[in-house]
Amino acid sequence: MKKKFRALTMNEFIVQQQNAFPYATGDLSRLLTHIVIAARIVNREVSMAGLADILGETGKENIQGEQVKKLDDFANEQFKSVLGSSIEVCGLATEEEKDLVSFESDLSKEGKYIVCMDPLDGSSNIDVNVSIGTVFSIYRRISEIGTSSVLEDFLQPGTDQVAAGYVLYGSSTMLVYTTGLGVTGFTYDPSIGEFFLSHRDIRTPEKGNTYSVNEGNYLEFPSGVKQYIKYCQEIDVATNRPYTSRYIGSLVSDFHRNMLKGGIYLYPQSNTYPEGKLRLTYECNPIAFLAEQSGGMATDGMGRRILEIQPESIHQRVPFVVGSTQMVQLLEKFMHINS
Ligand code: P6P
Repeated sequence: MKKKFRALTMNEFIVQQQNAFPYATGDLSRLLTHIVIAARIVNREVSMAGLADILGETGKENIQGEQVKKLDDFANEQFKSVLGSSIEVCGLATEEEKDLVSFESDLSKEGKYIVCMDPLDGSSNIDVNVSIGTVFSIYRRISEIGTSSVLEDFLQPGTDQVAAGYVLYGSSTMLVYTTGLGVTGFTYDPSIGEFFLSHRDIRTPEKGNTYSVNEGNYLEFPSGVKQYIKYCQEIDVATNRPYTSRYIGSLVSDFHRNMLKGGIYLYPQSNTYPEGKLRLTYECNPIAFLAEQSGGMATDGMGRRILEIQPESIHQRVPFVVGSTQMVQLLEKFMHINS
């Protein structure tokens, strides 16, 4: 009888990876499994949001001045609760909290890690049943173990991340993460509540034919971005153009498609967002880490590697260009010529 192949669960994979590090204590592995627990709870609510009284807005505004959706709040509370009771994490910075959340129990103060996260990104899509995501970034704390986490723990450059990933609540729910050993994807089987290994060592094609940008902001873009968008729209059979425009309005969804198939995502500076819209610590850095780990590239469109930008505040915004290396490099050329 042919042996039925069984995919590894995420926990089995994490333990396998941990065994590759003889000195690993298991704390990071346990932290990742705690993130999975919260993701499963959020996934349950997201998957039946239309049935529960969890659509719509809370009537609150977050630090960004954006309307907080009920699901935003729910996701934020779930991750705060699970991470706050996991002994690996001493503090959390999230899009939904103005200041950092320091976990003050004696056990939490012993935690070696801090987490920056966007608990539910793409909120404008929630009420219309379009994919949304959770984005997370994990660092070792700088402050002394046994004390409360402090701001400098959260203002480390992206190159210091020990792990980063996202949960994509899409046609199927996936968890994609890296610890610096490549990018791995897991697909959720709701019938048994497990994430199973589905995408080993994800690699981004050096070039794709998809560009993702909110062209409604075209008139406000820097001229280099306008020139690049026009380049994408020109007919050129030699270079497989025009490209396809795909913009979901959900960073995780647009990035995930471009990482697998090749493509570029841009959220440049504009009159509305002079520093760009996306936040460095809990959106751009984790996505940039995944991009580089899968062979892609992430910059601010003006030659700065995202992972090397020194954060100055938790909610700092930066212009963001991420995806296939050749496409990001060409965008940078357009920006340089037009600077
Ligand atoms: P706009 C969602 O609010 C988000 O942070 C990203 O997920 C998404 O790519 C972008 O903003 C959409 O912004 O201005 O195009 O609606």
